[in-house]
Amino acid sequence: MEFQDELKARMQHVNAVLADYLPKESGFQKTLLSAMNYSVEAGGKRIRPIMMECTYQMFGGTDSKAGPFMAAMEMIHNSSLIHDDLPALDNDDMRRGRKTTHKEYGEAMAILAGDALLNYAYETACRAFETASGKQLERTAKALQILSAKSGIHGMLGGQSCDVECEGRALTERMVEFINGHKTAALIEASLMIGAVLAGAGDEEVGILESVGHKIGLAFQIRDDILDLTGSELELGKPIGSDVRNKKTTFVSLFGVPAGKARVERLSSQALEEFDRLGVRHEFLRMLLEELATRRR
Ligand code: GRG
Repeated sequence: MEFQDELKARMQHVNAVLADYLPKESGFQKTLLSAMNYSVEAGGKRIRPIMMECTYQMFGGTDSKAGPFMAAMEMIHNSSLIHDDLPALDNDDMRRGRKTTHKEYGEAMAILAGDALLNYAYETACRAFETASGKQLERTAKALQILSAKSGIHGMLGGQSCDVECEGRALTERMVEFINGHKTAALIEASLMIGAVLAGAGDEEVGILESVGHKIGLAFQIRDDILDLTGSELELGKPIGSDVRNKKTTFVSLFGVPAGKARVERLSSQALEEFDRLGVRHEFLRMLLEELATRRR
């Protein structure tokens, strides 16, 4: 299958998995459930659950046991986007070609929808225990540990707090790398690691995937910064210029677009070199990791 066809098929599969796990919109809390689904169903590239399923398959997984974690990862990602768009943070009105959650449901409900998605993500991930027995119980517990640690104070949330605190300040390259390595790379690391852990990969292999994810995540954020300056509003589904508006110091604001592109290429090729050191291969995942360096949305 051609890369783009397989990407589309995998994206549709993730959407089907999400449809199985997202809450039914009923009961007195229906508006909250609708706001959660509004965000997740707005689309998005689904790269994190796709990566997770790829590493699950790469290490021999053939069933749907990664499903609860794939859905949970996308829920956490969307929870972070809802909060990131709020007036108190980036104050963005549009995402993925439609109104952001607070613009559609109001600020209070958007705050709750972000909280609810984060909590429901763990409720969903825990459903993996329902079908686990033997070794799978330990692997599921380890995956849960990775998911919570990489999303939290030493992962995405830690990076985001510095990002917010540093708005309007001149930053060093080291600080920018800390922010990007946490607010963005942590969930990409977790996605690659969790699929492998669930399939029974060893610590060394999971460690290599963590490092691959870190470099891909750093590159992903620099590419995001480049697109925020030079991308197309139509392709991105949101206005460009958010970083300048929010006075964010980024790798690109420090060193310029050409240096940004060169850094993305270098990080991406270093990540692929490490990926190739794994004893097993996954051609589609390799192509996906490579493709992210030149993504247009
Ligand atoms: C939920 C624990 C928790 C904390 C929230 C607000 C916040 C703390 C974190 C924000 C982190 C953030 C928005 C980082 C930027 C990462 C990034 C480049 C997101 C865009 O990801 P894509 O391109 O989006 O994969 P799509 O729309 O394709 O899903």
